[in-house]
Amino acid sequence: MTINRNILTLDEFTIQQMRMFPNATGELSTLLRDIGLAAKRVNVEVNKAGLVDILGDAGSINVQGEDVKKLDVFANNQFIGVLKHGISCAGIGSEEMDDFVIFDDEISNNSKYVVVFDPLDGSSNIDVNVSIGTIFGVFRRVSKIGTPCTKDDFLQAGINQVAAGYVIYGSSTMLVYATRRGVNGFTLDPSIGEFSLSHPNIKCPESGKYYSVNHGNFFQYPENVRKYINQCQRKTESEGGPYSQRYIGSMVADLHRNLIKGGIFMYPETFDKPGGKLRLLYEASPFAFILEVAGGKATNGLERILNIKPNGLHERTPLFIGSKNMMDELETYLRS
Ligand code: P6P
Repeated sequence: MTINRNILTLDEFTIQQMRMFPNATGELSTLLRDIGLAAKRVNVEVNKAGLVDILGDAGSINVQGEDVKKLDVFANNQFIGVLKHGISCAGIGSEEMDDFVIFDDEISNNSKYVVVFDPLDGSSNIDVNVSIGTIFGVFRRVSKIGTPCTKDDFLQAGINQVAAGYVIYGSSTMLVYATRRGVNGFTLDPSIGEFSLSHPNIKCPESGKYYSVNHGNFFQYPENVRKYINQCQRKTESEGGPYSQRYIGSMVADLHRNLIKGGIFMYPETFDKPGGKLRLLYEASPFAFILEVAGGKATNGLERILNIKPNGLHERTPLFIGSKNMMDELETYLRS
């Protein structure tokens, strides 16, 4: 009997990583296992969304003022459920919840971490079968272990994240997460129901040929951004072009492609969203952490995303993120 021991599962990988830190308690490994479990449960529903009455609106409006799709609600409940009943998380901040959720039970109060997440980003794409995703960030608490976590545990600059990652429910389902040691991708193997290491030590190419932006808002963008976008359309081979414009309208899908193949993603401020559309705490910061560990960059147009301390759970930010050389060129336009 051949045993394929070359492919590590997510659990095997996180335990292997933990062994490199003699003082590690295993809470982060357990937390990542819990997130993987919730992702597997969400994946089942996402993959059959067209078959059951889980498509369409849940009839409610979330704190963002957006129609809540039933899968949004299901996904939110799955992630809260595994984190609340696990041993590693003291509380959560979710795109679907008006405020932070302090678990405040004995085991949770003795946990080291808090988690912020968007349970199902890009949900407007659910009904048309476009890839969607979960985004998460993990912070070590700053409040006293043994007491309920507080808002200060969540309102930390992204540089303080212990780990960050995403799940993409696409042609295959992948969980990609970063710690300071590196970015690793795991593909769900349906035959064993495990996330298996498929993309070890992901590095974002320093340059790429994809630029991702919603051209429908073009005339709302600041002039320097429009100049950069026009430049993207003129790239010659000698300048690393020609570029292709790729915009799925699902942040996880766009950023996963750019992480693997290289590229730049922009969601600038617009007239009707002067602070940007995307959320700092549970969308921009986790991806900024992932891209920087992989060698990329992420700013709000003025400063590094990871240096920004959020003032609230749902704070928005403009976002420019991707390959280092492309970001450096963009910044020459933004500074001009
Ligand atoms: P627009 C999806 O609603 C989302 O939050 C991101 O996943 C995506 O990148 C962005 O909004 C798309 O926004 O305004 O271009 O449709």
